[in-house]
Amino acid sequence: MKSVSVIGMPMWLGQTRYGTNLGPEALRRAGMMNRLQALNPDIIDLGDLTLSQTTGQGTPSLKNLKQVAAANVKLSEKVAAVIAEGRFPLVLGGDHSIAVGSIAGAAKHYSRMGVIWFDAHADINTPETTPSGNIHGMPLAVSLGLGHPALTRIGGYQPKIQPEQVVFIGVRDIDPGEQDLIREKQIKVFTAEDVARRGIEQVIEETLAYLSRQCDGIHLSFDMDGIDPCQAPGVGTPVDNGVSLEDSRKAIRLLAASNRITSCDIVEVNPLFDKEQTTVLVAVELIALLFGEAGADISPGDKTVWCNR
Ligand code: B3U
Ligand code: MN
Ligand code: MN
Repeated sequence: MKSVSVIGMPMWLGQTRYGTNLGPEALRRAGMMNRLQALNPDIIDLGDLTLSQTTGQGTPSLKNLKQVAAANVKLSEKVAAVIAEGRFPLVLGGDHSIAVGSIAGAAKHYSRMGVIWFDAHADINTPETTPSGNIHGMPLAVSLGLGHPALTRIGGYQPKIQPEQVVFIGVRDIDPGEQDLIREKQIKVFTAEDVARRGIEQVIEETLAYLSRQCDGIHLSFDMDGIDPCQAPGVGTPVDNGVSLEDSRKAIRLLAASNRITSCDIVEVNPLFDKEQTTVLVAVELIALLFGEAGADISPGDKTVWCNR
């Protein structure tokens, strides 16, 4: 298995709830590194990047633009350097605005990098369509070259990816402007409902077939709010009727077995909303599955837990 470098991104300024910046430390405290080292001795923790934690310096439609852009410039350089060493970058969020830097850094190394966007939200707003001004709702648009140049031009080139290189899984809260863009660009979408109806196995198989045809690397951007909030409640913007934890586990195991994932970020854990550490522990488990932990056998009789259906 590939050598892994862990990068912590203590970022919360892509949205307005303090706490996602505590995510990387919470994952480490929950034993993530020991668990990964048991699977692969060559895993190193590069620690957290030093990021501004002071709000301001933005506009109503691009809150904290300056801080978010500066953080992502740093991250893109770090991710590019890790891949240049032949290692797998695992980026710990932080809110989802950090995907701007992960994708900018990783896409440099591929002629056509695919992106799997596992999320309740589409994160494809632009400053014109955003209902909140929060940049964590924009990273996919930025990666497609839409948005403020301080974000889209990170790394000195744009766009990082094309619409046909993206697959959504688990989405269920899409703003009207986002829906228009997804339709116009014909982006592939598997909603949480699609996952429940068609089965996660088929969704992952189709996702990999679709991206493998045209991509030479795949970045997995995993937002913890894609999972149903009854099983992963510690996120800033929970949305009911999510992907079940069981299906989320299966998804990661299938992606791990495919050997196609070349970089990953895991984002939006907010330890301050995470009663009993539920979400942090789920995140650690999913990360371990991504790097080959066997996990418990799933027997056909196991019931999927639906909390709000
Ligand atoms: N789509 C909304 C809400 C949102 C996006 N990402 C999260 N929430 N986590 C927005 O503000 O862009
Ligand atoms: Mn997101
Ligand atoms: Mn989300």
